[in-house]
Amino acid sequence: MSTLRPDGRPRIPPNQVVTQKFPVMTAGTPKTADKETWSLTLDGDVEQAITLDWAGFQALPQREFSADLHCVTRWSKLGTLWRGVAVSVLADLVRPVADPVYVQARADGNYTANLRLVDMLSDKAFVATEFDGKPLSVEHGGPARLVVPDLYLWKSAKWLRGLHFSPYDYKGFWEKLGYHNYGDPWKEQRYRG
Ligand SMILES: Nc1nc2c(c(=O)[nH]1)N[C@H]1C(S)=C(S)[C@@H](COP(=O)(O)O)O[C@H]1N2
Ligand SMILES: [Mo]
Repeated sequence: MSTLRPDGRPRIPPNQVVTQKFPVMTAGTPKTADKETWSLTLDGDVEQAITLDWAGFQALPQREFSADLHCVTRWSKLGTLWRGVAVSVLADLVRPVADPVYVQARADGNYTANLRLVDMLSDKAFVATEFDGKPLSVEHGGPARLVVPDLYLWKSAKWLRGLHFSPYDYKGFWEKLGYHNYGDPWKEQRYRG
C-alpha cells in the first residue's frame, strides 16, 4: 500500500498509525434496526422531505467507493471498499434550501454528528450498505452507515437513520463532549480549544 497519494502528498495524516484491522468504536450499545424495520429520513429545511425504506434506498443509484479511514484515536485504515449511495444523490432528492446547509446525521442510539453539506457533495460522503463486497456488519453500522472519509471517523455515523438539513450547526454527540466541531485529520482537528 503506497503511503503517498497520486499527487505526491502523504497519504497518512499527522500522528496516525496504519492498521490492517478494523477496530470497532461504539459509544454505548444502541438498539439497531434490521432491513425490515430500517428507514432513512431526509428532512429539515428542504423542498420535499422523504423517508426511504430499504427497498426505496436500494432503488437509488448504487456505487462503489474506496476510502481511507482516519480515527481520532490515531488508527488509519487505507483503501477500504464500500458500496452505497452518494450523499449528493440524497440531497438532490430533497433539495435543501438553507444557505449554508448544515447536516445533522442521526443514528440509532441517539448518536448524532454535525457536518456541512458542502463537505459531503461530489462523492465526498456516502451512505454505505456494503463493506468489502459483503453486507455491512452490524458492529460496523449495518444495515447502513454514513462514511465521510475526509473527516475523522466519528463523523461517519453508524446505524444511520436520518440526515437533517438546516441552517443551524447543532453540535453532535462527540462534538458536545469536546471533540473538534469540524474534525479535519490533515489539520489534526481532534479536540476543541
Ligand atoms: N451510531 C454511532 N455511530 C458511530 C459511533 C457510535 O458510537 N455510534 N462511533 C463513531 C466513532 S467515534 C468512530 S471512530 C467510528 C468507528 O467506526 P467502526 O466501529 O466501524 O470502526 O464510528 C463512528 N460512528
Ligand atoms: Mo472514534
